[in-house]
Amino acid sequence: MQYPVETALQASVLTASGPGAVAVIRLEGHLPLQENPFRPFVRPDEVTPQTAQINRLLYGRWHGEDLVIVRTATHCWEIQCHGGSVAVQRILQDLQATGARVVPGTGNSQSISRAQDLSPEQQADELIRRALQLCRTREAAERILQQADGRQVRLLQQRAAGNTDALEQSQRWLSFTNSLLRGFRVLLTGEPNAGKSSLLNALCGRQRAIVSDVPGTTRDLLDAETTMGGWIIRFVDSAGVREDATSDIETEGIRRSLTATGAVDLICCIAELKPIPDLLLQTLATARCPVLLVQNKADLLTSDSDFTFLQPLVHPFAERVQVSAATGAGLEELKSCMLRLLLPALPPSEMALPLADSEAMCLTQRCT
Ligand SMILES: Nc1nc2c(ncn2[C@@H]2O[C@H](COP(=O)(O)OP(=O)(O)OP(=O)(O)O)[C@@H](O)[C@H]2O)c(=O)[nH]1
Ligand SMILES: [Mg+2]
Repeated sequence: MQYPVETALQASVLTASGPGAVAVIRLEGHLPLQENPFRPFVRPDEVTPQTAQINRLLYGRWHGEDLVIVRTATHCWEIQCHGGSVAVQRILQDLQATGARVVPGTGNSQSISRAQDLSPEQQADELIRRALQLCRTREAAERILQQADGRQVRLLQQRAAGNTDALEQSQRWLSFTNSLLRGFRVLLTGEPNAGKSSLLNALCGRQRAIVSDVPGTTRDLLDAETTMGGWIIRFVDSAGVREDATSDIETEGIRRSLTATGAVDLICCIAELKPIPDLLLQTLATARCPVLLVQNKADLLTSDSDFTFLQPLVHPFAERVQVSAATGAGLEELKSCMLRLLLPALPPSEMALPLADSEAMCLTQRCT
């Protein structure tokens, strides 16, 4: 096909939006010679996308990102880049800045076309499709699919008609939608050797963290993701907290553990069958999220055990569970207790969830 020189370059995304291994962006028209940020891994005067042989792979870099450009016809190229939305959006924005027009493709190019160009039905379809692609559990996908019964269309129509009440109602469920797509972060803290890493492994069902009987084995924050009751849970293991750290590395590890208490949705304080050290208690007392007391090593309890540690449950602990990471006893009760403390209020069954920011929510998650 011939393209008049004055025809602007058109860009369209061929792959689905959301997390993916590779994204493909198709370019048709006249590729500006110098203005795009693509730099081939060859001498610039040797070969460029404009002069490349048809179907020859051209490896290069677009800003900091490695990618491949293939010239598929005289005026057609395909960019194969990282499948995340950030890389795709950045390339599209760069192309737009050089005068390219972004047109709907079979992938997510509609997501950057202007909302006013789409009907409420198309906008609702697009929002639901994008949110659906971000779901990582079946339960989350089911909840998003329920949104396709016309409630999102009605919300968009109400917004267009200037009805802010409906929008405000929907926005109240932002944190619910956020949790549905992003999941929760749960910190495992406690004294060295209490069994934090053993619990992380038991809860995730794999040997993610090193376990040993040497106090101070875990030095840094280490996370592992799993699902519980259809919700994504990211457990964060941490260095054991004690006042008499034996090295600068351990001190730094403890500092990171204590700092992490401010960046999670729930804290599990793992304790052996004895009182919790003051340093940890003071930090937990200022936590902004629920704190759950998890008394581990229940398998070591005998009728002769000293039960004085079982003081009445006081602030900052919301609940207490006894478990054994070694035998698995109490783990189901621990999971239900965590979900009880984590789960937000559920929206009424007919509610239109705020989906417009779903992609932004997931991008935030990946950056944190
Ligand atoms: N009997 C028994 N031993 C356990 C249990 N949980 C952990 N342990 C043992 O306790 C020791 C310490 O376990 P870790 O999981 O490494 O403890 P930690 O809290 O991560 O320790 P640090 O990383 O040093 O802070 C290991 O020898 C484990 O095998 C349990 O439920 N019962
Ligand atoms: Mg550990």
